Amino acid sequence: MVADGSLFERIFHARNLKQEDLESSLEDLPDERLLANIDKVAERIREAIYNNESMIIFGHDDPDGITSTYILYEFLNSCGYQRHSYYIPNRNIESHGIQAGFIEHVRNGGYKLVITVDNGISAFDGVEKLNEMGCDVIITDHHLIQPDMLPNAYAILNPLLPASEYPFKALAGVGVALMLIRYLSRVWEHPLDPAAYFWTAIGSLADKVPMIGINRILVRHVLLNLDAVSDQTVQFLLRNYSRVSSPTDVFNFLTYTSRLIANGREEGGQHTALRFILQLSDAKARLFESLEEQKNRWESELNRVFNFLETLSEDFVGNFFVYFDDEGVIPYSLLGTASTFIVNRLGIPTIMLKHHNGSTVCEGRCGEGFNMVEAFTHCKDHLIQFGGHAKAAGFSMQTSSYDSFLECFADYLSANFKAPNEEDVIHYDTECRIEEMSPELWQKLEIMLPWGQKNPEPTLKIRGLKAGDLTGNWSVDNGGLLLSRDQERDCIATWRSANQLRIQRILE
Ligand SMILES: [Mn+2]
Repeated sequence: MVADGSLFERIFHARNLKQEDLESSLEDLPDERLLANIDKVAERIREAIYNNESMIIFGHDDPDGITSTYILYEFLNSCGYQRHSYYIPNRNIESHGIQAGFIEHVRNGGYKLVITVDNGISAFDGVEKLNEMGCDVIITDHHLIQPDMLPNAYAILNPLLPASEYPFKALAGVGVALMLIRYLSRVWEHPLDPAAYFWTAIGSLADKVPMIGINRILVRHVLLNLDAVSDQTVQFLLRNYSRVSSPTDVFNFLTYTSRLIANGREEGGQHTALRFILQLSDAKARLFESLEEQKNRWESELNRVFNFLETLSEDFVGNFFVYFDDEGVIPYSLLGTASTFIVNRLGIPTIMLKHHNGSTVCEGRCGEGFNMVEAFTHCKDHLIQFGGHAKAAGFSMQTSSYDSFLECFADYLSANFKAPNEEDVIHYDTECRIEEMSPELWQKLEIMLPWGQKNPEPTLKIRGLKAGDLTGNWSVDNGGLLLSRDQERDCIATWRSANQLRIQRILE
């Protein structure tokens, strides 16, 4: 295909996509038996059910962990099993993985089998302690394996195991849990509720796994088959949501649901989102309200911070961005998110600092062409501790070290970072004119859904755009107002739905 074809062709060409590549379905999923140890896992669960042993699913307090827990719990329910329960740890109370609170819970409950979902691959001590209590542990996880180190579990299910021949390695935790229950469903000849795919899609989107390969097949299946899902929670959510007809609507509904269940941390292994999903009675509506309220509070906090940052960075000139939040505008938990916001907006290395627990903490973010960890290493004499990845790192320091640190950081930066020129920072699929962007074309592009990592929404360089072009049907966020009424400008914009644009940048 040539670059001067239709806009549809140009986008496909830019992404190296062919229509046939996008048409795979559940039938194309690999055999779950390729996941090493799946037979051993299935046999141990069968034995537990046969002997009526009590077992507990150990989850994780994000949407991936909640949905993993739910689909396994619900599948066992559907088999008529009644001696299983779940435990969702709260990260604000205990650190990641199997900790003392859960071990105590297992002891008190007399559980004989623990199945972890979306975690456990680095629970070395936790697994030993459970073993000592005579409790078997099955780990199902998708997190990276530390070289030559595996917990001493009864069996481990993880596509990243060296012994695993499963061809796709980037499943979410809930994707691994789904493959397990698909396998159980097959060998036990017990039907699998179509809702399992719905919840797998939610957990996968929330965990931001790449939306290609198996992940794409799973989420796309739900986009096209939402009607087949009769789950009472999905029905409840649909009644409380606006119209869902096009694949884009379904995708937005999935995104909404994943944000809703990102809230609800509780104590003692409970979680509001999981209680909401499991609840059949009138209490469901009350749990929903509580989740909605927490979601709204979180989102308005985020908006407040983003609006502040937008003002702060307006007309900014310089090759790096520093902000010390001594007025307490940005909560500690949003410091990293705030840095990322500035990097996306200005394309330059950014550090955000504030006082926290008696010292000064910092979150640094950057794009290509700079390494935050190396920068912090260079300035380590001024810091208490630091760590992270090349593009996302943090540190703590004595507040009195601020000036000396900043001088050191600025020196390092000017020697090691050249501000990229605008054209290099901006990635877009292809150039076009606004008249080419029709609702009919959007409908054709919906074959690219679901959007996500490695498959983002189309980003276009729109030539000669003026505010007057966007009146009428377009709804525009970010920067639409900065366009002049009748002076034509080129801009970079993300196309988000038939009539929705997000302007990323207006070019000089
Ligand atoms: Mn996960």
